[in-house]
Amino acid sequence: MIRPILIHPDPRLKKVCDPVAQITPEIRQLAADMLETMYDAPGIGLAAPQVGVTKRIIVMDCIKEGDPEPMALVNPEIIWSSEDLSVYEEGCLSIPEQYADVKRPAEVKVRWLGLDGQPQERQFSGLWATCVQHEIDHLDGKLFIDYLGPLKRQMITRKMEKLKRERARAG
Ligand code: K2U
Ligand code: ZN
Repeated sequence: MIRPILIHPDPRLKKVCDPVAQITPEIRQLAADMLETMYDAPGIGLAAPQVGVTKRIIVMDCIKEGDPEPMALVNPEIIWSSEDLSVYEEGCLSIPEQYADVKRPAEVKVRWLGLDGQPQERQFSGLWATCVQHEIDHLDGKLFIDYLGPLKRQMITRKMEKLKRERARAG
């Protein structure tokens, strides 16, 4: 089921999420809902707190050679980051229509639990390195605007508050 995506500012987007203790049918359903919600947005990544669930789960679609590869990462951890940095103009489904350059390690190695309960490890580069770091930040209550200067961050936050007021009025 497609779930509503929380819009910044929202306290649930700032929380440090809890690890998943056990992969239950509910967790698998949540991951399926998150993928459906991500494709509908559309986006290439989504973190559980963005749909109001403060658990350490992210989904991504690392399109490889044109074939979609939907992934669900439970309790993801970055276990290595490259010295080299790369800059990407990031957006966020919880901060619609706002984009800014963010510098992050160009490659990262991530360890996580698959929905089958098996531990996985993969090195990401390019857009997918940016995406997986952006999503894991969500699990720690960090948004891409937290990397910007205070004035730009405040301007974006004010725009989102206005957007939420308008959406509330529109009903
Ligand atoms: O977490 C989210 O809000 C989804 C993000 C993931 C993302 C952010 C920055 C860079 C890469 C991924 C996006 O809204 S997904 C939309 C998107 C699509 C293609 C390229 C960049 C962002
Ligand atoms: Zn985001």
